[in-house]
Amino acid sequence: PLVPGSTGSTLLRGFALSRVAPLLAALDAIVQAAPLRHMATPGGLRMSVAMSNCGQLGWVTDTRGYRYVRQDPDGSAPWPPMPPVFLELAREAAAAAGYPGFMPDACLLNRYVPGARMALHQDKDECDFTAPIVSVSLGLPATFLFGGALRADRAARIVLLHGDVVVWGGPDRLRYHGVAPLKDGQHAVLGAQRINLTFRKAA
Ligand code: MD5
Ligand code: FE
Repeated sequence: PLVPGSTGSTLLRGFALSRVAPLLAALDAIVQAAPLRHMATPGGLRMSVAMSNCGQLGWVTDTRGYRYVRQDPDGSAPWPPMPPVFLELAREAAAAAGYPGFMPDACLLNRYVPGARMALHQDKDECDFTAPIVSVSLGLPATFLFGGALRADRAARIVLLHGDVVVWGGPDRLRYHGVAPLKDGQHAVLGAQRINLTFRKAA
């Protein structure tokens, strides 16, 4: 288990390292078509993480709430398709963690610059919680906050590094989680940022 007592999640240290160059090339093309942007929370606050999406569905937030949509609301075109290198990585990681047949229809792209963070939350806008979520970390290290079933549960801190992949599934799928403010630094490949790719089965 990822931390004592947790079930369903697996950290695949360095699993994406051999594919970083094609992943970043595909990422560049996606953010040219669907730029990273700071969305608003339902409470009206600007998120410190900049986001975009690829795939059939994309996760968005605004003052009307959180939801998955087929079109980029900034431009009203469909989200860019999920590149084969993204899909293959996500499927291979899920299979390696014991979730064969994972078929994500959404990939949320998160960009953290130093100081950016993600508050504790659950991912529960998807239709099927039996499917895992696969997350790929690139660039600067981040301290991931891995909480429990209740918001008040004490969170474990897990450092995620460039190339790490985590498969979040089973009973862990609905745990509270977040990301501590990104520390200053320079990554050899990505500079002063962390990119996280998060693969989901939304529909
Ligand atoms: C990140 N992103 O590092 C994380 C990776 C998000 C988000 O949290 O919602 O965009 S996904 C981590 C995750 C997903 C689902 C369940 C759990 C963790 N978990 O049970 O801890 O930018
Ligand atoms: Fe999340």
